[in-house]
Amino acid sequence: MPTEEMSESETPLLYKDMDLSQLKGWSDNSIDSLDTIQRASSLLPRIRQVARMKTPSSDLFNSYIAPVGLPVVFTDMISQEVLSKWHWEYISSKYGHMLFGDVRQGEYKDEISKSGKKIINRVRMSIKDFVDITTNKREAREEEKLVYFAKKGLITSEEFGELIGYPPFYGNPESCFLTPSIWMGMPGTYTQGHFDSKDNFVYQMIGRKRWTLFSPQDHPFLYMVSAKGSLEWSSALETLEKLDKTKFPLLLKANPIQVTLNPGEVLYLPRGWVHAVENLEPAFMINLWRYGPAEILKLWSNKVEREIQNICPAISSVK
Ligand SMILES: O=C(O)CCC(=O)C(=O)O
Repeated sequence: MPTEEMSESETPLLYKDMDLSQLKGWSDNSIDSLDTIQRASSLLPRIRQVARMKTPSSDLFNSYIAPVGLPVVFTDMISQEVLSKWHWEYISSKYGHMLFGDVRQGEYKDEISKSGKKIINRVRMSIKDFVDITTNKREAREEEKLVYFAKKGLITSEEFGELIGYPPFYGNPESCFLTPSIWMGMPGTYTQGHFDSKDNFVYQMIGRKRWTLFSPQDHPFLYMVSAKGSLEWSSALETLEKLDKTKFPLLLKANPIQVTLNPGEVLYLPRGWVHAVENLEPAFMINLWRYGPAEILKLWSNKVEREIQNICPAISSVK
């Protein structure tokens, strides 16, 4: 079973009893393929809880947090002023007209799609539909129950910078971040276990969301399925709670760590960490993936210069 969460007052500053000199490998430029993530992860120390801390300086982050390769929750990265604006009516008034053609609906089925993900129903809904149901303005129709919106680009990079603010750790504020994605779901909706090849900043704006995390060292126990042609891998696991342990006996060797994000908190999740995520309340989250250095170099060597200039102006001007 996962261990209990750590409260901020008990949290050591960073994971400070660790020998950082052992861990610098995580900042190595080449760590964003499955191979290199797994090799580098052999140096990761085992943690039982995710540390919570106030937003550190960029020096501290870049010297002592990012190179360590462990998740951290920042408790004050979203200002109270920003947070107080983000309520359901604000979202509906700003984005309510947006229609989604492929909102996830219902439980995952046992079938696996080509991309290695389990199949789920899809419905068309607008953001206003979701907000009206969530705020009890109207009843949900059968096909509107248990719905989960996930979409890149609803909020543009510029808007994110203006309305919320990028992590303050990089010289150029938008440096190397992909367009933000929004995740808006009803209680009980979830995303099955998988890992991404990019570092992630997760901004929890409304509601609480539970993350079950596994270190890259646990990949061998998680029944990973490769998404063809992609560095992203899915796990056969759903959420820990729904897991049939007789079907997945190796899981007993893994070390799940759970952390529940509250509104206003930001999770920093290094690439390679497997995560299964569940909305405990009606929830709205925005995440920012950040290109890893090896991906940028690969784009560069493929001479996709325009794309690099869009996503990573700081790096392209250095080259
Ligand atoms: O919030 C979720 O349901 C999934 C989010 C996720 O997978 C991610 O941010 O990488």
